[in-house]
Amino acid sequence: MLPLPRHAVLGNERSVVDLDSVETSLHPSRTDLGAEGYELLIEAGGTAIVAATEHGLWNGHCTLRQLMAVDGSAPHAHVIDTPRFAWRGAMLDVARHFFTVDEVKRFISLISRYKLNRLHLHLTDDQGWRLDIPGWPALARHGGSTATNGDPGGYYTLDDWREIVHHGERHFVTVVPEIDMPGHTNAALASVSELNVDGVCPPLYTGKQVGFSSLRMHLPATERFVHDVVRTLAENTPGPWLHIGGDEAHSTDHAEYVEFIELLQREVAATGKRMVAWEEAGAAPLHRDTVVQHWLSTDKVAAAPAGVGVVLSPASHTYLDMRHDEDDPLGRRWAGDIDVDAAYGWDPVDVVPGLAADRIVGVEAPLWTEKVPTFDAVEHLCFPRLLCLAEVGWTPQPMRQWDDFRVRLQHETNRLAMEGVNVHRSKLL
Ligand code: TNX
Repeated sequence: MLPLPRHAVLGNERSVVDLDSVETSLHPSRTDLGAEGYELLIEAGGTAIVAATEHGLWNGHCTLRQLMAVDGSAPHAHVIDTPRFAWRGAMLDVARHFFTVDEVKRFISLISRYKLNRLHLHLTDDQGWRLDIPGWPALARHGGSTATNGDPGGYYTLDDWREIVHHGERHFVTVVPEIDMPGHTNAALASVSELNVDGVCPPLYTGKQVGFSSLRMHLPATERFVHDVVRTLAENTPGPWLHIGGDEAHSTDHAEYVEFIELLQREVAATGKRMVAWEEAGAAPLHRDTVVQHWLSTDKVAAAPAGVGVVLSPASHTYLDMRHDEDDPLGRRWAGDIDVDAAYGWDPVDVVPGLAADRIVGVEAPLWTEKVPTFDAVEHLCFPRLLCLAEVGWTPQPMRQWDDFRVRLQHETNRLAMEGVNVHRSKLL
């Protein structure tokens, strides 16, 4: 009998699973499982995982660990499972507040357990430049020296960067670096005088405003700067995507903005990578292999040329810097309160009216960190809400039910808490 494309039968019997003796087999001929799918069998006699790829085996292990109770037992099961979307991501803003290599690695380890497979790192903004770029030493050393509220800054050397992306590879998480241009660039302007029209560096910025800074297209240094930054990212990032920002460029006039996006697109294409940009770039003529990231305005996404892929980060469901509820000591309010029900209760195909379903590449939840100074606070805002996003990205809509998910979310939240993760205790769980 041919296996069903998707299939999950959990029995009433349970057996203790010995994780060291799980039988794993790679069968590249199992094309029905795709790049990430797996088949998992838990029986009294043992546990087996089959997949067509290493990534699939990893995903099977993730599911197995979630099925296991604290006593090490799991229900007898037969699961055949593949993801709904290819891009299932989290974004961490390390520009507004800096997080160390070890913290970023811990973040990767945590998200990878839920089969999330992209980590978008927002590396530069008005408040900080976090990656060393050869030939432009002031960017990281001066531009990275502080953070929002004058909190301590920091930056990654290229060795640090490679350590982060390597940790990602080992956890099947592709790192997507973002250098935000042409707006959100005060840290760069404050570090390199030639990037300023008057040749004078503005002071470093430690406030929370957006939209006041811009690179200038026609200054002689700008193109060389863009070229060197894009090259450095491409040469040190194994994944296929480079995110160039493009959001909230309120101090760049429209014609110059469009020219800038075209320049970025040429530079990224010349490296053989694919460009990702925030939805605002939908106003420029984009190549078909560009991906735009929706966050606020569905009109801007709808304006993007046909064929351009879309990652969905609707603020009202995915913004991890929003508070959970009125008693949450952390979090902002502008996109509304987002408790676990709102983080779970949306269907990606409903977000942008008229957008063909096959243009949706996937989903991503961003954590902006203007008000998130510590990694403890990162954990509080991300967990367990990121698990909601993980299931929105993985599981087909007809198989998703809040009542069923809620119980599993409760278990997983307890497990994370037991392991010392600073989870938020939602009133809904
Ligand atoms: C909007 S989302 C921003 C960020 C802020 C965030 C705060 C996006 C592309 N831009 O610059 O950090 O709101 O919630």
